[in-house]
Amino acid sequence: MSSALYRLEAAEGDDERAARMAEEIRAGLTARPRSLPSKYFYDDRGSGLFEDITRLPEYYLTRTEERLLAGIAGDVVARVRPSELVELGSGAGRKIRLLLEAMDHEGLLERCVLMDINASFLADSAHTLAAVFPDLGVRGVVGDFVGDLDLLGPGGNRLAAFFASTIGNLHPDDVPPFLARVADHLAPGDAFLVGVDLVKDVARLEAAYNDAAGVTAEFNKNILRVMNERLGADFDPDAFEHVAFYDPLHAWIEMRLRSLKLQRVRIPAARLDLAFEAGEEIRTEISCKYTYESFAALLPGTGLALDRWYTDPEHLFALVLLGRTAEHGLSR
Ligand code: SAH
Ligand code: AVI
Repeated sequence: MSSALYRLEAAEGDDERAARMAEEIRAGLTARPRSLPSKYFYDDRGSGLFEDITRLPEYYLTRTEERLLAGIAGDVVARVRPSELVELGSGAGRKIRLLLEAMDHEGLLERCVLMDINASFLADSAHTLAAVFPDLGVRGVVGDFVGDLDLLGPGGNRLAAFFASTIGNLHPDDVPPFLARVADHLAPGDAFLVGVDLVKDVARLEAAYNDAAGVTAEFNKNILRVMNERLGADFDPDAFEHVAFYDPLHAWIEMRLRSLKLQRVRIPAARLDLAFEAGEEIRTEISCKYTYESFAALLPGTGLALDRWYTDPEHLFALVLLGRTAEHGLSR
């Protein structure tokens, strides 16, 4: 039996979490256009499907970021010299090992905090990291990186990381306040390493979200299964089709679920009885693509400043190292 030690904590109890979810779903599905928050993709099945997506030939993001990180982890650690690593939206928690190894190599490694909304993936990743790095203090926080960052506590010798271009799943208007809240949990000299998918050829972008094997379609429809399991809804996932396209005006991929027929859906826990017309759509995700300029434009006033912009030779993806400045962020 493994003796790996880690600590797991949750932002909310089960009842509180269920009530919050019901309210968010009610707000999203009664608004026009209808939407569902993308964080609800990630039950165990959804997180597993995301892992499958990362291995698809069309989904260049994960392998490009991982290769880039392998090349720069030493440089990042040499610049920041952190003793604590925090990963937001850690998922299967593989990439973080490249940074932990670089910290270990420098004799700096002390603590690691993982934050994710999926409790079982979080427990597995925390367990694995604690087994691989026996002297590392590992903490897992089940929570929402938008609303629950306070659970991280104050910074100091901290490097925070946010991989996968998950920042792209936030609306651009919400990014500066999010960055300012992250800055509030860093001390001057600490840093935030952010993975950002870059604007590129539309065909390549759209292929990454419309894979030939249909895994992204299953991932998209999984959100309906989550509604059925957690809120007692009666969605028929086969009565919706997957839609994903690039919107050049907003520079984002938008994913939707389109109703294939006139149908009625009840969601008892959210007190909803909905009618969907044939062709009516629910927005399930935006995935923003940035340029150096459009990303840099989000930073002023956040308490974070651009230190290094690392990119792969094809300029598909960037890892952006942001340094905590001495000024207060927007969130104050
Ligand atoms: N970091 C991993 C996983 C990225 S997938 C990688 O690089 O491959 C996005 C991850 O963020 C998932 O594990 C999902 O459960 C988590 N997530 C999505 N929205 C979240 C939110 N609002 N708060 C916390 N975790 C969230
Ligand atoms: C987690 N996130 C960055 C992924 C993305 O590319 O926006 C989620 C995903 N959606 C469809 N495929 C993958």
